[in-house]
Amino acid sequence: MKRVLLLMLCALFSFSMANAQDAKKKSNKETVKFQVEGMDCANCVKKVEKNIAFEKGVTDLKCDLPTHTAEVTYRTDKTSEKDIVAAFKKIGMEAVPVKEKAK
Ligand SMILES: [Cu+2]
Repeated sequence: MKRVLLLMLCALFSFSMANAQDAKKKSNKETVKFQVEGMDCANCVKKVEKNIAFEKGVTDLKCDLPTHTAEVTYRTDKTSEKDIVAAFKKIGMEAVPVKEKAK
């Protein structure tokens, strides 16, 4: 009887482990391109890279100076487009999401 219980516990444990891994894979990442008002020189890009890249939930950041845009990849379970816009605002820049598909 004890053995059966142990086996059941084992099965339950591995099942919940598999579930946890599934949840990790599902952690949705999203990439949003922002038009960044006020990012006009290499120093500004550095400022963005130093601040936005370390915002909670941000996993990737690509700044493009000539087009004044920043591509931000973030985890949707940790942050949101709104939070990132707020983070840009904190460093004195206005970020507007660019919806390329809409055009
Ligand atoms: Cu600048």
